[in-house]
Amino acid sequence: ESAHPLGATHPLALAPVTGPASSVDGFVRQFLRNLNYERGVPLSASTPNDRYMAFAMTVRDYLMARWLEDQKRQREAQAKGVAYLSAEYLLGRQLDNNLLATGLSEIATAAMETCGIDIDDLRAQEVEPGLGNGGLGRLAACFIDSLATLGVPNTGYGIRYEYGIFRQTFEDGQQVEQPDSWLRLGSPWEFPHPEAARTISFGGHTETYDDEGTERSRWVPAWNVLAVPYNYMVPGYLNGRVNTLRLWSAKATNSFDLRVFNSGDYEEAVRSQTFAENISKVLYPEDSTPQGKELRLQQQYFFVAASIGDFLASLPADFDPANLPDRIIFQLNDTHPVIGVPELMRVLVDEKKMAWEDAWGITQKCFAYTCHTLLPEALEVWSVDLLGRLLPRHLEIIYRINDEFLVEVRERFGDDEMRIRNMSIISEFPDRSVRMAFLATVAGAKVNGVAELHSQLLREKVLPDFNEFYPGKFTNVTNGVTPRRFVRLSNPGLSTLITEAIGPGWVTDLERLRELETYAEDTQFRDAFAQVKAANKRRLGDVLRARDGVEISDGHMLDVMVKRLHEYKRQMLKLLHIVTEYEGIVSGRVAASDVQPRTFVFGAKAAPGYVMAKRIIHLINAVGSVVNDDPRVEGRLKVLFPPNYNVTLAERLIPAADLSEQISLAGKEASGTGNMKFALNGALTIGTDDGANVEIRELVGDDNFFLFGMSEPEVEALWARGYKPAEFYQADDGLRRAMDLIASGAFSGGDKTVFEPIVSNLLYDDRFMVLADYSSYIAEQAKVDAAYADQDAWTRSAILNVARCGFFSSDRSMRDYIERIWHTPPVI
Ligand code: CR1
Repeated sequence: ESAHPLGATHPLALAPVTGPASSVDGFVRQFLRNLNYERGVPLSASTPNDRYMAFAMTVRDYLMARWLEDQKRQREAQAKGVAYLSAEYLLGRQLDNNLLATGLSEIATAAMETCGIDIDDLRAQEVEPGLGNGGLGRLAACFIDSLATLGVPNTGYGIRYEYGIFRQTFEDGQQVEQPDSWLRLGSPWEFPHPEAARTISFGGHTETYDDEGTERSRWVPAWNVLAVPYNYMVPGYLNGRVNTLRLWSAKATNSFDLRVFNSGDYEEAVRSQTFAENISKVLYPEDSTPQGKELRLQQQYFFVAASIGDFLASLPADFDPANLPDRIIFQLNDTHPVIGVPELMRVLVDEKKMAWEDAWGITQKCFAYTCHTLLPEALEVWSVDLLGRLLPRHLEIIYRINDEFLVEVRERFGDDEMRIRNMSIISEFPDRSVRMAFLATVAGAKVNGVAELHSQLLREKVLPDFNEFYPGKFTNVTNGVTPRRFVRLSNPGLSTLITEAIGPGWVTDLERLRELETYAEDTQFRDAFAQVKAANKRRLGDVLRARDGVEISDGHMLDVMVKRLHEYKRQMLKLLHIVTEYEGIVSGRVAASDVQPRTFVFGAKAAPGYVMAKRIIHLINAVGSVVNDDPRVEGRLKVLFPPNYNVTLAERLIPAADLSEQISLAGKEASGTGNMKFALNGALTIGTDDGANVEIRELVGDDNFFLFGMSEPEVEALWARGYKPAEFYQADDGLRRAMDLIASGAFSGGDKTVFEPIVSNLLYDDRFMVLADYSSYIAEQAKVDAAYADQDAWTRSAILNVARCGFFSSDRSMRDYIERIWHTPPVI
């Protein structure tokens, strides 16, 4: 087999590195050129940021040459491409990824050595662009990586937020949000294309007019903003392909009124500028629950209208819009971009003067919709009032789509008013509003959920009428993660071990990890695998020491729960386990020396307005400081909660983990993707039968997975019977002791009020059934302890997790979308 991971004869195999950066000397020259002429400093007077910027630009120059070539090739091929519309891209750092994808690592490292620069110091300079909240945003980033690697033409469209997800700090254990000014020192990876800016309109009214005998509608907007694109290059892995991520930044159309400015009224003069630029100012720090904010709708329309306009402008002047479905599929990443549906209709009908029916036929082929949630409150709804004010023409179009849709529903099901009301895109209660998920479902060629269970619940519980009405429209594409970032880059030790065993092909063909199964039986391999895990823990220890001044103790199991803080994800359940262990020791019922040493690591941000989530963060920190300082524990339990969990930290944390906590209430987590990253890095999962956990367990086998808790049908049944959490509290001694300890003020300096709302919420409401699953969770955790005692058997299971999780590559997810939804073959 050839050394090239794609095989030397693969049509996408990377040609030899050429251009200025293709040799160590060339790289050094280009680096110094960038330092001198782009940064304006000599090496001797440069700051670390100067050197990082010049270095990154040198990598970018190389990518740029590829990008120009590839964009030309893609244009000439006139192949169908994917426009991925997503309000979020949680990219993580770019430098290492781009070095890996270009194969420049060795040259670049040697070049920096020549200059007396430690490349690790440069790495440390990079600020990650946190343009997303959690799973949905990171999934988008994985998908564009996979599309480039597969050679499929794709533009990721989104918003260039000036402030990404907030930086989290803790004060007295409570979350404080700091602005994330990630662009303060500039980003070397982006380049603006102001000449491709688009004008985006808002407000105003609609009118009809006579167009040579045909009555037509048009929109007379009241105000405009400019959408300025910034391009980011998205390289495929060692294949010379470079796709584009195009993020829009809002600018005022007239920066300011010079006359007003000269008259001395500076505030008034910049008012319109501030107003316009607010649109791309901040990412909404929400996860899974929408906030009906006008600015958010402005953001959505802003980026979607700019993106659709941008794509249409890229077509030849004589392009017949009837052929659009042969050239593009707009993938709607959740409901945020759904306003694109009436926008394309508006462009086709009002601007291109197409007949409504023709335009609708095209639109229904050009969109597909992915749903990422099961929480009803997370399905976006816009009030008719707001929509009418901000986008009056779009509202008219939505009305007409709905009218015609309901006519079809009547034809099919008769005058079943209940059903009509349930299926109407316009809901009448509590306020008149537009149900964006319904609009997306009616318009989309396909609708998919993100794991088998999720897609099933979507069909059966969330959108059953639509599933009946549109046979074949609903499908599943189970999520995946990119093996480049989340194994190859983040876990170099494991990557080397795998490559030594089975060759390098797994990086682009993750199912090949299966070949590791036999190695699970090989003592030497198991030892080497265990050593990699130990080294990863030390590496994490170094990071946490430098970052937060905390230590990871030797010999501890690393038990990790990282994800957004949400009640349905049940960080509280994890915490009750910790409190139970602690209570056992301090009450003298359990000898500390009998406790399996564990370090519990949390990473989680709470939406700033989500009070209960913030209280839980406070409680985790409070429990942590008591447990960590109590000498009776003898250091055998430790709770760490490094603040500001992000992609950069995830890349260190996940490879070091022994145990992955995926403990959401069954039927609530659409998929999860963290669960996949942990399993692929050789952590064992303790989890419920929820989201993609189900598929992970099926693949790795019950012997290599710790399952607990109610299944989704059991959850439903308990709800139907009437769930009374207090009964569970009464029935379980351990649970009662843990809850009582929290209620006693033991973690709040004796103050019983601080965490009272958490305790009473669990006792009297407990929407996510923490108490109902407690005893099963504790019992399963005991099995975890027992299993961990046999290190060698644990390692064997860990290897089998790696070997059997190749399915969870985002390359596979992309192939599924390509074959079943998009029909966009690679351009070779
Ligand atoms: C879901 O909660 C899923 C990701 C990606 C999240 C999670 O289960 O893995 O999407 N949803 O599909 C989300 O972030 C804003 O909504």
